[in-house]
Amino acid sequence: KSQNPLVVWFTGLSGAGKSTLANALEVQLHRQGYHTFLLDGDNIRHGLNSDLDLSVHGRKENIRRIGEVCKLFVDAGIIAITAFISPYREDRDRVRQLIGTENFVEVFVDASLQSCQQRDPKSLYAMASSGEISGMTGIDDPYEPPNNPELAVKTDGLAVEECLEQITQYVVQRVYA
Ligand code: GGZ
Repeated sequence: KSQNPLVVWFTGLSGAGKSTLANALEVQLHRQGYHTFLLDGDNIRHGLNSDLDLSVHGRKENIRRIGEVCKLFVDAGIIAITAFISPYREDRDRVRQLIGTENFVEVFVDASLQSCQQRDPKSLYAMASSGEISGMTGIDDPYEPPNNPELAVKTDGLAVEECLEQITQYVVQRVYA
């Protein structure tokens, strides 16, 4: 299929559902014949960015490099999907400028801190409140929500399928815009 390459950039707290939605979106788009690539902690933080920590510098550099990689994918005509907390607005906006806003879709995965803490799939929030770890996003490290995301999905109010439906519809429409 001919397509307008896009970056679909998921942002939100740990445990908000970024990876779940990003994976599900990729499956959907792939089924519909789109050429996609998913960038997440597994293939980026363990490889290209394995030298980076979760300090302010590490997080900013993580996002900068991911942005550059996304640009390469867009140049190759591929829909790049990313799932990183990306806590700083300035860093996300810089990626948007690098990619060009016509090819950029920011998806705010909006779940309350309370519901992320309740899910706590990796027990990170529990470890943060007991003091075992520090610098946890949302607890003692900042998260700056987007002011004007193309999409915002409330994952603590809607089922995954409903969120996915909203995202897929919007993305497919943008692919042909
Ligand atoms: C936030 C942390 C932390 C702290 C470990 N703060 O939800 P996850 O588990 O699977 O993904 C998070 C990941 C942070 O990586 P990102 O590359 O998404 O972050 S950023 O965009 O800020 O560069 C989380 C886990 O590592 N994790 N310690 N202190 N998340």
